[in-house]
Amino acid sequence: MDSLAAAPGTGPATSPLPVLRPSRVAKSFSDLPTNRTLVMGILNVTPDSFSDGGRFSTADDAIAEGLRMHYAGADMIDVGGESTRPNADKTTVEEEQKRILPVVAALVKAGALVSVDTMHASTAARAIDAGAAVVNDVSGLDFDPEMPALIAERKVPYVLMHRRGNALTMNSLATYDDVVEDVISELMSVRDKFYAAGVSPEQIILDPGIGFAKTDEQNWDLLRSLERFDVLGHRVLVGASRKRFLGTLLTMAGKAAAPAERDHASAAVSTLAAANGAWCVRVHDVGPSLDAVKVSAAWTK
Ligand code: PMM
Repeated sequence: MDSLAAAPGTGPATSPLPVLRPSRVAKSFSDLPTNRTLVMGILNVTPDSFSDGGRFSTADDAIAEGLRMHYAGADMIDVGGESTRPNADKTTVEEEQKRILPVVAALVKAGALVSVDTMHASTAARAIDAGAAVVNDVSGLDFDPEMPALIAERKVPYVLMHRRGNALTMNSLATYDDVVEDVISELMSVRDKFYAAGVSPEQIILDPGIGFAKTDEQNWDLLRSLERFDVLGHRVLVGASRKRFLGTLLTMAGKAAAPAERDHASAAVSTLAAANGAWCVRVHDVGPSLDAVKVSAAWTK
């Protein structure tokens, strides 16, 4: 039996493991496929994430889940150790690093391309030392002042996501004249600060920040306008998977769908995001979104 396919047979995974075809695995950022939208698998090593409820809070469970997504064909695995949901408890930087660094190192060793989901430059630096190839920062306008210099020095791709305020304040800041215009101009002003520190345009990946200081309707407005992000000259990443606005959309008998019931809708968003120019979708359930982006690539070719 293929030893690679056998490896992640433990842990919380329930779906069968596809056999790994090594040609599908990118070894570095520059090896990533360019003929379709990419799929980034979400790995929250947290006890309190809204979307996966702390299922992977031990390093062993998280590594098993990361390997499962890697073998399912995820182009990248995004490892985070701090919950970003509204009103989440604050995590110390030490705790964040303790949670994620062993997971990053193990996934890199297994051949996965790893992105680190952090708002802290010191965590980003240590994750890069452990082999992470991308920094995914959800802090938006409120970024760590050390981050631009770090990204310039390490020359890694940087996901610049739009968010106003922080986990405690963002829900009260969802007031825009024109959500698309305002999000783009706020992203551009942060981007320019990264440019001033020496970051180059190819390093910047823009993300509209679905669910971060946005109402449900604003999320839909942003998704509908993805092509306006695509013309800014940067790669675009979309993170809509299992978010609350999908739960609202799928309300039945007055009850919003639970996070785990939002995966079909998440894959539908992946199809449409891909058709509208997204470079990458960030999702919990990798397989359906991988199929979705392939359908989209074939359709739009
Ligand atoms: N959303 C979450 C966390 N990290 N990163 C990017 N770039 N974009 C997102 O939309 C995003 C993110 C919160 O969702 P989760 O708890 O399901 O990870």
